[in-house]
Amino acid sequence: MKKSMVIGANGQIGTDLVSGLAQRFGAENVIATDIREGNHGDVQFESLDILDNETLEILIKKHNVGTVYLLAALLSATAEQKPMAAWKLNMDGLFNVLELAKAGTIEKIFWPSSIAVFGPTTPRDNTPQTTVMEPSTVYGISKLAGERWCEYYHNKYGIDVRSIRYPGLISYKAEPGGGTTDYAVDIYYKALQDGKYECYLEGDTYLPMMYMEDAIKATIDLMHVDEEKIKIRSSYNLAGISFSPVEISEEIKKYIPDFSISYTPDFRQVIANSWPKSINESQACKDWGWENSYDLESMTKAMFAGLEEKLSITK
Ligand code: NAD
Ligand code: AKB
Repeated sequence: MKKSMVIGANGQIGTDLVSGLAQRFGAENVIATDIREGNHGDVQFESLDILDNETLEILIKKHNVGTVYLLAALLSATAEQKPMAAWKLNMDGLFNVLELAKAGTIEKIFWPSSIAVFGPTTPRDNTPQTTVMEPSTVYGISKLAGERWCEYYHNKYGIDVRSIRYPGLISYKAEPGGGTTDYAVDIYYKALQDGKYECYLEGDTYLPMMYMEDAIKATIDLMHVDEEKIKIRSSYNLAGISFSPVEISEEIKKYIPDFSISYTPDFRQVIANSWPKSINESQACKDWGWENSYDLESMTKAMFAGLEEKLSITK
């Protein structure tokens, strides 16, 4: 059996994806890599800068890797601070992997896109799979370009590349790395630690979000459905759950009645205003049977259970 390699394994998604893949296919069939040192228990870890394509090729051959999950990227808020570095990492990293697939060294690629591919001219409610896409952020431009290249490599060279436009992801194991949707994770930490939260978005800012367990399930499901079922080679819309800071704070108050939230919008408000409020995921449901499990209520329950255990361990 060929192995799966996760690149950017120490990040918010990678931490859960590595353990999800190890649970499903065995730790011996997964290789975790990142530019930062990491520890993924029984899963073997290798240091890798995705921009170093020679080492990438060496490690893929050394470990008999068939499938690559490419997660290394700069996210929306960080990318606005470092536009050129974001463009280089987000695009060159993808090309390095696509080119190795073209050369026959890699069999299958997962590359994540984002709701950031949409922009201010996109219909914001129930955003369709195919619609106007004029992203106004560096990150969104890089994700839209990445989607076009994935589809191109599939059409031109037959590369089996699959992708999801993740909504903002909510998890407790690893902290998020510089996105606009990060508030919806930070708020749970601050609720438990301080009983209050200062939000960098306005209270009525609706964004699509998803609990990490659903995102990992979607990713592994998509990567294991029969190839003929995959009709979209740019990236699939997934809806997740749409809520606002006011709504998440009301849910938190069910656990912490004195919890308070204040609003001090910053540059991330402009980014959030350019993204959809809700997403239409009917294509993913039709093509590969996608179904979301968590709603705001069950996600909040899971976040508090996970964080209480995590914070009491690290206190
Ligand atoms: P993250 O920032 O938490 O993790 C990225 C990881 O990549 C980090 O561990 C970092 O050390 C590593 N990395 C950075 N530069 C690298 C390099 N040159 N070589 C190798 N590794 C490097 O990001 P994440 O939230 O886990 O996101 C993973 C992917 O999913 C990204 O492509 C992101 O755009 C996409 N995505 C994430 C979300 C979300 O809400 N988390 C939503 C939509 C899309
Ligand atoms: C971000 O906010 O940048 C990410 C994303 C939605 O792509 N969480």
